[in-house]
Amino acid sequence: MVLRSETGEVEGVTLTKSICSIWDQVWNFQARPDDLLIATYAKAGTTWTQETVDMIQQNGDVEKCRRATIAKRHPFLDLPPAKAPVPHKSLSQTMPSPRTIKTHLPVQLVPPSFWKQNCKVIYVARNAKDNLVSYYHFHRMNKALPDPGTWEEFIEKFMTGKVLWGSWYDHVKGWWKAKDKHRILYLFYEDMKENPEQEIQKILKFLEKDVNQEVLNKIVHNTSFEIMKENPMANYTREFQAIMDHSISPFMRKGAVGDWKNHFTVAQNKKFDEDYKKKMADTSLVFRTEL
Ligand code: PPS
Repeated sequence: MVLRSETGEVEGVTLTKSICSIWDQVWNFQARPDDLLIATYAKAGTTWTQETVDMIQQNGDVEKCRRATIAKRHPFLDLPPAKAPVPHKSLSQTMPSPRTIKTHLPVQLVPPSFWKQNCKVIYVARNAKDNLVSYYHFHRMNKALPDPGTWEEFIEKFMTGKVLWGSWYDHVKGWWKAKDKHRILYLFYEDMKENPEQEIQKILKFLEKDVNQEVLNKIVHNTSFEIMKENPMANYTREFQAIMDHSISPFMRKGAVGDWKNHFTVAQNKKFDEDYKKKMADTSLVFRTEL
């Protein structure tokens, strides 16, 4: 029986208690100049981006990308240590460069050494409604996360930002602002879905890599939802078996834009939109909620 995480706060941002308890270690993490950080709000397309980046780094070699699970290929900076496949301290210190590291931290909580070392960051954002739906189902299936309550209750928690990794609104806005100061490639889940080749090209350019058309086609194919859903090295079925129950809701659930329409009632949607307008009034960021 797995106990659902208790939560704490770091600078007003909700994190698991276990991460709060080792916050000094996270904050003092020593980045290296050639580290690549993949940053997202949880459920915004992290794994998809990780697989894409790895395919690029391995020049489209599918076998090499299947050398280990995605969680082992790319250490997760802010995963509670007890649940990490390798202890937090060693997770990236022993890893040879260049490292690709995953985080869900809001920009203000990213360890300062990443900025000091001028590391590249790929940030992926997903529209709030689909992000929320995905997060809700993930809370249902991942018994290490706090209990989501009912759908109605979870919408409220999401709107007030009292969910793990804090407010979605502050997260996407904070990173959006930061991109003008740091080496950040800001991508959107919806664009990746609409035109994966074009978004992969953006990543290639950002990473200063070049691949031929044949390799590019291979990357597009192998990072599609349908292929990744069946890939045990990317779909989270190989580890975390004690905490993730894919029979409740698979990690690779729908991989779609607009699934929120199957969840929100008309009243919930109206309330959400009104609140959204207020929270997003101070940003130039625009999201698409359908394609
Ligand atoms: S996590 O736990 O935060 O790392 O989750 P994350 O990977 O960010 O998000 C999981 C959602 O991304 C979907 N996904 C994809 N969509 C489209 N194409 C591909 N290749 C892909 N891979 C993962 C996954 O299905 C989750 O979204 P939902 O809406 O729940 O299906």
